[in-house]
Amino acid sequence: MLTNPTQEAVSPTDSTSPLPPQKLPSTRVVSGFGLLLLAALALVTLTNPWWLDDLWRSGSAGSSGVTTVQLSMSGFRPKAIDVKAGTEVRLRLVNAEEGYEHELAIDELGLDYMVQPGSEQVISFTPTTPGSYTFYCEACCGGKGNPSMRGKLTVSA
Ligand SMILES: [Cu+2]
Repeated sequence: MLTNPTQEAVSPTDSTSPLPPQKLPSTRVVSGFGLLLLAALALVTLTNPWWLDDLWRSGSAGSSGVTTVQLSMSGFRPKAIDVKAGTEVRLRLVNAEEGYEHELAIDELGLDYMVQPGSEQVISFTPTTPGSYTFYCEACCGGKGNPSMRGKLTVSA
């Protein structure tokens, strides 16, 4: 006799089973948040280059007396640099290319700087002996034997 009421009590809870359909909207909301997260991540990766650009600009600010040298697959720009012996030379090496590292090396002066893709660095040295020095890049195709990847540093007395 007592089992009947309990069974009746169970059946009402079964009748409230139309709840499952209500779960569908909530899962849709979750996936929506997932998309938002992806969009946010995409924004962060897109804005990262901006950060780097700002860092570069601030790094080169107030750089009087610094000669900018562009390094690319088409060679050095400028290809000729004139300096005076005994005076500190400051070069801002800029590799704006994606995927290729470049180098500036001068054997006679013991210089060898590697510039990673999409980066730059300021180097300084003081040549003491007048003369004509060849700077080159051996990091990319052609290397030292490629005339386009060579330039001339002229040190005058
Ligand atoms: Cu190179």
